[in-house]
Amino acid sequence: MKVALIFGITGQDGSYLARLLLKKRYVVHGVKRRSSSLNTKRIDDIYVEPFSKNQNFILHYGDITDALSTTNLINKIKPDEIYNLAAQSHVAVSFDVPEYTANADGLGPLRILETIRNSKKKIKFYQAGTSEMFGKVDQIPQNEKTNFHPRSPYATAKLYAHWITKNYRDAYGLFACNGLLFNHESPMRGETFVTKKIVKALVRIKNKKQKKLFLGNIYSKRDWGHAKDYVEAMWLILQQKFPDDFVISSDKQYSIKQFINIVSKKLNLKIKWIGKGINEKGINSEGKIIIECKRKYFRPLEVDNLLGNSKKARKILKWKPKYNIHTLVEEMIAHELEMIHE
Ligand code: NAP
Ligand code: F7E
Repeated sequence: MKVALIFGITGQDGSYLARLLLKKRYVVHGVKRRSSSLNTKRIDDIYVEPFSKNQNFILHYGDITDALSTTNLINKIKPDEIYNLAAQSHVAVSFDVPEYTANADGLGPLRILETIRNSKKKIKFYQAGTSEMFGKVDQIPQNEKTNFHPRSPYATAKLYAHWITKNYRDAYGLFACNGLLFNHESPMRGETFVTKKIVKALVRIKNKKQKKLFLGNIYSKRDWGHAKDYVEAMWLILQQKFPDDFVISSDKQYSIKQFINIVSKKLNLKIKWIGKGINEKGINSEGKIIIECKRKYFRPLEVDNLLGNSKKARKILKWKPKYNIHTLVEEMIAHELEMIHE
């Protein structure tokens, strides 16, 4: 049985990846942080049958910013594969906590790589890279050869992680790979990311549980996929003969405003747009303002135009997403409706 170690097990991707690997009969170890309130809600159900019987799912306390804990865990578990999904992953928040973001997102992977280098066991390594590294893009769509131009402390830290992963592969022959993943969402998405925020708010507005949704820049464009498809790509990347880096994306692009319109149409919630810039507003059929823009949700720097070209992954990994924007949104809406009626 293969043994995997996931840093970031309690996050959106960690929860989907753990399920995928358990299905593939891996023993899955996950690293969770100590927190004052419970942070395992996305994985609590994994303890439920049949997994609990097999005892193939084991959690450990740890922190990617703590070299001792990171090294000790790897040396104790001796996994075949490590997936580093741990990160301060919120771009806007990275402007508020830049040093911590650099430590966790940049130096975190270095700690893992250095431990793997010193290990007698050949451990494969996956680093959770991001389309944010393309930032102020000089090419549309973006692929593995596109120049990087990070526009946030988050993207800058992730770029260090990207290059150090590549360096350890080239210098020491490690099986170390970068996934350059474009935005991926799901019902498990963190509450403050824009898709989750929009779906949750519009479902609540439709059901008269909330009056308004406040947003920032609704004109940036993103390439959105489903996390379930994207964790499959992470696994495929580590199953190849040679280590390499891959762009993973849906290859389709929508603005935040278009995403709102898709969600509202599925909810049969008619929205009329009036005004411009910060004064733009969404009005419902009764003439009430239900969407407004607020300065505090705008970022010091924005990434305007992300669109992936995942040709390489589709050819070499034979990866193909099963979801599209419509099935993704429908699943997110269904989940929020369930939450409202609980
Ligand atoms: P997420 O939901 O924010 O999950 C991040 C995970 O990292 C959580 O389990 C979190 O623990 C953990 N973590 C944070 N700081 C840590 C630390 N110091 N030590 C140990 N664990 C720590 O993010 P996600 O959407 O699943 O994304 C997974 C990874 O892919 C991240 O590295 C993200 O930057 C990257 N990425 C995401 C996307 C996307 O669109 N989702 C796209 C490209 C790349 P808590 O639960 O305790 O907070
Ligand atoms: O913002 C705009 C915002 O926070 C998307 C992370 O998973 O994907 C994610 O980063 C866009 C931006 O995702 C609000 O300005 C408007 O242009 O959902 P987001 P992100 O910044 O693209 C990448 C690939 C990652 O790697 C990251 O870890 O939406 N926007 N109004 C807003 N965004 C938020 N969060 N909240 C708003 O109110």
